[in-house]
Amino acid sequence: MKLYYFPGACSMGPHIALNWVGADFDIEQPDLGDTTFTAINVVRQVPALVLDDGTVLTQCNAILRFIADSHPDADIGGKDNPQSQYLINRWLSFIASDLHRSHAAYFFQPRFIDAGSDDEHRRIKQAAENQVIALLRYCDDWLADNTFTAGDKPCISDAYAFTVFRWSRNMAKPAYTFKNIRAFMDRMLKNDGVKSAMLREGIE
Ligand SMILES: N[C@@H](CCC(=O)N[C@@H](CS)C(=O)NCC(=O)O)C(=O)O
Repeated sequence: MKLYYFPGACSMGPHIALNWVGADFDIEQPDLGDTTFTAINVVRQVPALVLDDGTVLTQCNAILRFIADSHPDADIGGKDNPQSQYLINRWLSFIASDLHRSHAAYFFQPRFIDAGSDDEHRRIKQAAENQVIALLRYCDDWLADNTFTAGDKPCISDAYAFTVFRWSRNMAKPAYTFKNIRAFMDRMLKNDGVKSAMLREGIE
Protein backbone atom coordinates (compact mmCIF):
# COMPACT_ATOMS: atom_id res chain seq x y z
CA MET A 1 0.00 0.00 0.00
CA LYS A 2 1.27 3.49 -0.76
CA LEU A 3 0.02 6.87 0.48
CA TYR A 4 0.77 9.89 -1.69
CA TYR A 5 1.14 12.89 0.60
CA PHE A 6 2.61 16.30 1.22
CA PRO A 7 4.07 17.09 4.63
CA GLY A 8 1.32 18.39 6.93
CA ALA A 9 -1.30 18.49 4.14
CA CYS A 10 -4.73 16.88 4.52
CA SER A 11 -3.08 13.58 3.60
CA MET A 12 -1.71 13.53 7.16
CA GLY A 13 -5.24 12.55 8.32
CA PRO A 14 -5.13 9.21 6.45
CA HIS A 15 -1.47 8.85 7.46
CA ILE A 16 -2.42 9.03 11.15
CA ALA A 17 -5.35 6.64 10.62
CA LEU A 18 -3.10 4.12 8.84
CA ASN A 19 -0.79 4.24 11.85
CA TRP A 20 -3.71 3.71 14.22
CA VAL A 21 -4.82 0.51 12.44
CA GLY A 22 -1.24 -0.79 12.25
CA ALA A 23 -1.14 -0.84 8.44
CA ASP A 24 2.03 -1.62 6.52
CA PHE A 25 2.46 1.20 3.98
CA ASP A 26 4.95 3.33 2.07
CA ILE A 27 4.62 7.06 1.62
CA GLU A 28 5.65 9.18 -1.35
CA GLN A 29 5.49 12.88 -2.23
CA PRO A 30 4.21 13.16 -5.78
CA ASP A 31 5.07 15.62 -8.51
CA LEU A 32 1.51 16.87 -9.04
CA GLY A 33 2.09 17.78 -12.67
CA ASP A 34 3.81 14.55 -13.63
CA THR A 35 1.82 12.14 -15.78
CA THR A 36 2.68 9.27 -13.44
CA PHE A 37 0.71 10.99 -10.72
CA THR A 38 -2.11 12.34 -12.90
CA ALA A 39 -2.69 8.74 -13.95
CA ILE A 40 -3.25 8.03 -10.25
CA ASN A 41 -5.31 11.12 -9.42
CA VAL A 42 -6.50 13.14 -12.38
CA VAL A 43 -7.39 16.14 -10.17
CA ARG A 44 -3.74 16.37 -9.05
CA GLN A 45 -4.26 16.34 -5.32
CA VAL A 46 -3.12 14.37 -2.32
CA PRO A 47 -4.13 12.18 -0.62
CA ALA A 48 -4.21 9.17 -2.89
CA LEU A 49 -3.96 5.70 -1.42
CA VAL A 50 -2.90 2.90 -3.76
CA LEU A 51 -3.82 -0.51 -2.42
CA ASP A 52 -1.66 -3.60 -2.94
CA ASP A 53 -3.96 -4.78 -5.76
CA GLY A 54 -3.51 -1.44 -7.57
CA THR A 55 -6.88 0.05 -6.60
CA VAL A 56 -6.60 3.82 -6.21
CA LEU A 57 -8.55 5.59 -3.47
CA THR A 58 -8.91 9.37 -3.42
CA GLN A 59 -10.73 11.99 -1.31
CA CYS A 60 -9.68 12.35 2.28
CA ASN A 61 -12.97 11.39 3.92
CA ALA A 62 -13.55 8.39 1.68
CA ILE A 63 -10.02 7.15 2.41
CA LEU A 64 -10.46 7.71 6.15
CA ARG A 65 -13.77 5.84 6.10
CA PHE A 66 -12.16 2.99 4.11
CA ILE A 67 -9.31 2.68 6.61
CA ALA A 68 -11.70 2.61 9.56
CA ASP A 69 -14.24 0.23 8.01
CA SER A 70 -11.62 -2.21 6.77
CA HIS A 71 -10.10 -2.43 10.28
CA PRO A 72 -13.15 -2.68 12.56
CA ASP A 73 -11.11 -3.98 15.48
CA ALA A 74 -9.20 -0.69 15.66
CA ASP A 75 -12.54 1.02 16.36
CA ILE A 76 -11.68 4.42 14.88
CA GLY A 77 -14.85 4.88 12.82
CA GLY A 78 -17.74 4.19 15.19
CA LYS A 79 -17.85 0.42 14.85
CA ASP A 80 -21.38 -1.08 14.98
CA ASN A 81 -22.83 2.15 16.30
CA PRO A 82 -24.84 4.27 13.81
CA GLN A 83 -25.07 7.19 16.22
CA SER A 84 -21.33 7.28 16.68
CA GLN A 85 -20.81 6.85 12.92
CA TYR A 86 -23.19 9.76 12.33
CA LEU A 87 -21.21 12.01 14.68
CA ILE A 88 -17.89 11.05 13.10
CA ASN A 89 -19.27 11.56 9.57
CA ARG A 90 -20.76 14.89 10.59
CA TRP A 91 -17.35 16.07 11.77
CA LEU A 92 -15.64 14.71 8.66
CA SER A 93 -18.09 16.70 6.53
CA PHE A 94 -17.62 19.84 8.56
CA ILE A 95 -13.85 19.64 8.41
CA ALA A 96 -13.74 18.91 4.66
CA SER A 97 -16.51 21.19 3.42
CA ASP A 98 -16.18 24.07 5.83
CA LEU A 99 -12.88 24.22 7.69
CA HIS A 100 -10.53 22.76 5.05
CA ARG A 101 -12.20 24.67 2.20
CA SER A 102 -12.05 28.00 4.06
CA HIS A 103 -8.27 27.65 4.22
CA ALA A 104 -8.06 27.32 0.43
CA ALA A 105 -8.76 31.02 -0.14
CA TYR A 106 -6.25 31.89 2.58
CA PHE A 107 -3.47 29.95 0.85
CA PHE A 108 -4.40 30.31 -2.84
CA GLN A 109 -6.13 33.66 -3.55
CA PRO A 110 -5.47 33.60 -7.35
CA ARG A 111 -7.78 30.60 -7.55
CA PHE A 112 -10.64 32.74 -6.28
CA ILE A 113 -10.38 35.82 -8.50
CA ASP A 114 -9.43 36.18 -12.12
CA ALA A 115 -6.41 38.51 -12.64
CA GLY A 116 -6.79 39.93 -9.13
CA SER A 117 -4.69 42.81 -7.84
CA ASP A 118 -2.50 42.56 -4.74
CA ASP A 119 -5.16 44.43 -2.81
CA GLU A 120 -7.89 42.03 -3.95
CA HIS A 121 -5.73 39.06 -2.96
CA ARG A 122 -5.12 40.63 0.44
CA ARG A 123 -8.87 41.13 0.96
CA ILE A 124 -9.68 37.55 -0.08
CA LYS A 125 -7.01 36.26 2.29
CA GLN A 126 -8.40 38.37 5.15
CA ALA A 127 -11.97 37.24 4.48
CA ALA A 128 -10.83 33.61 4.47
CA GLU A 129 -8.96 34.12 7.73
CA ASN A 130 -12.06 35.68 9.32
CA GLN A 131 -14.11 32.71 8.20
CA VAL A 132 -11.58 30.19 9.56
CA ILE A 133 -11.49 31.94 12.94
CA ALA A 134 -15.30 31.86 13.17
CA LEU A 135 -15.27 28.12 12.42
CA LEU A 136 -12.49 27.51 14.95
CA ARG A 137 -14.61 29.25 17.58
CA TYR A 138 -17.36 26.73 16.90
CA CYS A 139 -14.85 23.83 17.24
CA ASP A 140 -13.54 25.30 20.48
CA ASP A 141 -17.04 25.48 21.95
CA TRP A 142 -17.66 21.86 20.98
CA LEU A 143 -14.38 20.68 22.48
CA ALA A 144 -15.21 22.37 25.79
CA ASP A 145 -17.54 19.43 26.49
CA ASN A 146 -15.91 16.72 24.38
CA THR A 147 -12.47 15.16 24.75
CA PHE A 148 -12.30 14.37 21.03
CA THR A 149 -14.52 15.44 18.14
CA ALA A 150 -16.83 12.43 18.39
CA GLY A 151 -16.40 10.87 21.80
CA ASP A 152 -13.84 10.05 24.42
CA LYS A 153 -11.26 8.34 22.22
CA PRO A 154 -9.49 9.33 19.00
CA CYS A 155 -11.22 8.48 15.72
CA ILE A 156 -10.83 9.36 12.04
CA SER A 157 -12.41 12.81 12.36
CA ASP A 158 -9.80 13.66 15.01
CA ALA A 159 -6.98 12.73 12.63
CA TYR A 160 -8.39 15.14 10.04
CA ALA A 161 -9.28 17.89 12.56
CA PHE A 162 -5.81 17.84 14.11
CA THR A 163 -4.24 18.11 10.66
CA VAL A 164 -6.36 21.09 9.59
CA PHE A 165 -6.05 22.90 12.95
CA ARG A 166 -2.30 23.16 12.30
CA TRP A 167 -2.85 25.22 9.14
CA SER A 168 -3.96 28.37 10.97
CA ARG A 169 -0.63 28.78 12.77
CA ASN A 170 0.29 32.00 10.90
CA MET A 171 -3.14 33.60 11.30
CA ALA A 172 -3.94 36.37 13.79
CA LYS A 173 -5.73 33.87 16.02
CA PRO A 174 -4.34 30.38 15.35
CA ALA A 175 -6.23 27.26 16.43
CA TYR A 176 -3.81 26.62 19.27
CA THR A 177 -4.75 29.92 20.94
CA PHE A 178 -8.26 28.58 21.57
CA LYS A 179 -8.18 26.91 25.00
CA ASN A 180 -10.15 23.75 24.21
CA ILE A 181 -8.63 23.24 20.77
CA ARG A 182 -5.21 23.62 22.41
CA ALA A 183 -6.07 20.90 24.93
CA PHE A 184 -7.30 18.66 22.09
CA MET A 185 -4.11 19.24 20.09
CA ASP A 186 -1.95 18.55 23.13
CA ARG A 187 -3.79 15.24 23.62
CA MET A 188 -3.26 14.37 19.96
CA LEU A 189 0.42 15.34 20.11
CA LYS A 190 0.91 12.71 22.81
CA ASN A 191 -0.65 10.01 20.61
CA ASP A 192 1.85 7.54 19.10
CA GLY A 193 0.13 7.38 15.70
CA VAL A 194 0.17 11.18 15.44
CA LYS A 195 3.79 11.45 16.59
CA SER A 196 4.90 8.82 14.11
CA ALA A 197 3.08 10.47 11.17
CA MET A 198 4.61 13.86 11.97
CA LEU A 199 8.07 12.38 12.32
CA ARG A 200 7.80 10.44 9.05
CA GLU A 201 6.52 13.54 7.23
CA GLY A 202 9.36 15.59 8.71
CA ILE A 203 7.20 18.18 10.45
CA GLU A 204 7.15 19.56 14.00
N1 LIG B 1 -11.39 17.18 -1.69
C1 LIG B 1 -10.01 16.70 -1.65
C2 LIG B 1 -9.13 17.87 -1.30
C3 LIG B 1 -7.67 17.46 -1.35
C4 LIG B 1 -6.76 18.67 -1.23
O1 LIG B 1 -7.21 19.83 -1.08
N2 LIG B 1 -5.47 18.36 -1.28
C5 LIG B 1 -4.47 19.41 -1.24
C6 LIG B 1 -3.54 19.23 -0.06
S1 LIG B 1 -4.40 19.51 1.47
C7 LIG B 1 -3.64 19.36 -2.50
O2 LIG B 1 -3.24 18.30 -2.93
N3 LIG B 1 -3.39 20.53 -3.07
C8 LIG B 1 -2.59 20.66 -4.22
C9 LIG B 1 -3.20 21.63 -5.17
O3 LIG B 1 -4.42 21.90 -5.04
O4 LIG B 1 -2.49 22.11 -6.04
C10 LIG B 1 -9.89 15.59 -0.62
O5 LIG B 1 -10.68 15.55 0.33
O6 LIG B 1 -9.01 14.73 -0.78
